Amino acid sequence: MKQYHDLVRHVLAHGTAKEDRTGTGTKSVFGYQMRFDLAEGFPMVTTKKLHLKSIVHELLWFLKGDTNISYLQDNGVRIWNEWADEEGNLGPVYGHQWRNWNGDEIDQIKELIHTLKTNPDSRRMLVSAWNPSVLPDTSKSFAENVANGKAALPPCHAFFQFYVADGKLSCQLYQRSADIFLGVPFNIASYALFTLMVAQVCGYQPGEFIHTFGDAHIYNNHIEQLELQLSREPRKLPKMILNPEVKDIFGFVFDDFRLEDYNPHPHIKGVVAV
Ligand code: THF
Repeated sequence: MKQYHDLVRHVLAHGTAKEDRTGTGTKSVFGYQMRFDLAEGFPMVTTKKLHLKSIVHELLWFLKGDTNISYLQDNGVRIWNEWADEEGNLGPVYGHQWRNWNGDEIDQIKELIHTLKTNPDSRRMLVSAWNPSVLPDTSKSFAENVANGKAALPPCHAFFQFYVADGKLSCQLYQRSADIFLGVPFNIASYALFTLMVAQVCGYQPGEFIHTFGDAHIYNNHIEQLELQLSREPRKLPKMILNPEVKDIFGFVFDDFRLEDYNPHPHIKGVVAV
């Protein structure tokens, strides 16, 4: 995962000091791109241990169209707790927009799979989570926004596009805002996994995952952690094995995924900016 270390080094060297919504302060750049060839292994950061369980459950939760954190909590995943209201609701976030855009029963994932199977040269294979009609009012709390039918948070990974060439499936994500220490390793693994799943159910080989950023930032309270991480040598990438029987994108369950040969350096703790 040289790509990730290059990103960190780039932002540490060239980032501009910038205040942010959470009041933490960041070093930030605007516009950056990483490419991962999925044939070279599964792009899980190896210079700190990542919690794959959270990544897999979060993705399955998005795909269910679920926006209440109870499924995540039942499975020991805490990464969305900070933003949910008392009933565990986040409002119309990712899962809602993916599976039931704007509440209009438009299933973007189902459409995507259909187009990939029937017209893979299409240049319209996009899924958008960015829906201006449900963006939160920043003067209100997360819970107040949810009570008003708005999303607790606007999506960070805002939209993605698929592409097929030479029998290989690639995915490019546009991420408008990227927390380089905590979020980005999750986001890379999540979209890489999703690309493998889509490739399997549509009968393609995995191509590339291309990660394009808007505001890519390092929070000021993550700099020490990232310096420690940069001092570590990246290791061989693991392999992700999917249960080959699954042919329906909505048919995957947690036990259908097996990560082999993941030998990361120890976990590094960091506080999430809320
Ligand atoms: N807000 C901020 N500030 N950063 C983000 O990355 C982020 N997200 C989602 C929504 N808002 C965000 C939530 N995703 C962790 C990881 C991903 C998150 C939120 C938190 C986190 O704390 N990871 C720890 C613990 C992992 C675990 O418990 O499983 C880690 O060490 O990796 C970006 O999409």
